[in-house]
Amino acid sequence: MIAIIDYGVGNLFSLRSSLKMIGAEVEVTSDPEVIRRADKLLLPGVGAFEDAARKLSESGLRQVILDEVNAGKEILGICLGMQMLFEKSYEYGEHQGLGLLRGSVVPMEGVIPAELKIPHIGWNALHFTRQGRLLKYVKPNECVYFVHSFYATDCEDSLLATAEYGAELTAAVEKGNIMGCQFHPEKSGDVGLRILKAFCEKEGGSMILFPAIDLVDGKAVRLLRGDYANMTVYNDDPLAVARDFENCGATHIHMVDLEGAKDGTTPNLPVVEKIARETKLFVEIGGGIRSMETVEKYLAAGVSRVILGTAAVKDESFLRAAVAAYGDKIAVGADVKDGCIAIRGWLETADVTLEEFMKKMQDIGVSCVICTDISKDGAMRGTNLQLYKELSEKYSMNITASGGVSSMEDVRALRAMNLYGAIIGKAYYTGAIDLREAIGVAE
Ligand code: AMZ
Repeated sequence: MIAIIDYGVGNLFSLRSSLKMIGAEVEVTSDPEVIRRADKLLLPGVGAFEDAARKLSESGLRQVILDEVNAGKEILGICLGMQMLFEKSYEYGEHQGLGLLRGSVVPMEGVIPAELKIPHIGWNALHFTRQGRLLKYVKPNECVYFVHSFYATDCEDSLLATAEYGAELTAAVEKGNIMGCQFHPEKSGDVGLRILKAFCEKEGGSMILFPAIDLVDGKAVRLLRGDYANMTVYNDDPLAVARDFENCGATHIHMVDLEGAKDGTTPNLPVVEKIARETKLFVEIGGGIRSMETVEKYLAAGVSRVILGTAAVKDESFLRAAVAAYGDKIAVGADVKDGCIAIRGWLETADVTLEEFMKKMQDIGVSCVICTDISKDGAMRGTNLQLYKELSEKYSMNITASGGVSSMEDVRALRAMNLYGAIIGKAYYTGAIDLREAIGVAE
């Protein structure tokens, strides 16, 4: 249960209805017992800092909140509620905040150009400074709704995102169990709901498990470390495999046309189309997609997302055009071999490091990257946890881990990193992983 703390400040009802909309159990309360019982706390606030700080102290809730949050309970401060998380505010004098985060709140006046209106009211884009839980479902430059005249500063250790209004102003913060947004998620439409959803999720969030089908000659196969000479055919009927994924509770499927990946063709498109049409699965497909025409062919066949590998390295203008036209229906495959990006069925390695590539993808506005450590792929020796941990901390894009996921421990460890997704290939076909159980763990 999420407790919205009612300390006599602000309209709590729009917040409550937003939380209900995303299916959260919620109570608006000023009762210390309910606050102690709650799984998470939401601290709203509008109006003047001094007045709000006084009300929090007088109600006795200040100490209750400090005790709970210091013991590890998650809190999300919104607008003035976020400002209350800091040490001090200089809003008409000097006032003490909760001191849960380092930093202070200062006037925008004198900091932003005089011609800009104060308060800062309206929609503004989020610029991420790092990846965090709170904004995991938000893409860079998505807009949220602000109303404020003061902003938090000297808070580098918790800063998550800024918004530009004559200066880069603190928009969102996160440090361990303490989170805050200067804007109003409850007034920020779908983006705001996604932020509240991320906050309400149990720790570690949920991760999408993508069971995989790699295709050669219309059959479900697996390669060892991408080696076409080391191929095992697992099933002549990929649709039957996809149906089994569905029966095990899968909602998504990852597919690769291995013939296409080698030569840029789409010989397995009919099988992919069949699965997209005859199951309810969200289908993502890669391998051989190197032109807008092929992107459109797959999307018209009922595929939900296409993956660009070779083209993302070799044809930047096509990638940019595809992202501009189809947004999050375009994902990129970052297949890593000795630190660089492998292309053309992994038979070639481009002169681009993973880091250079990831930075570029983020700048271009790619929302989703599927990263495969080729040395682990199909080897059933575990996945590269260190790599995915680094990627999830460094980039704000949705990251899916692929390669070597072979035990429930792998699934658990990846989920704890707040990854967007993980792909299971060989471990399903050999029976090393029970798909139903793995989906339960990922969720
Ligand atoms: O196993 C392989 N040799 C292999 C493979 N699984 N080669 C490429 N691929 C996948 C990539 C990506 O999803 O992981 O094919 C896709 C990229 O294809 P293309 O044609 O865009 O480079």
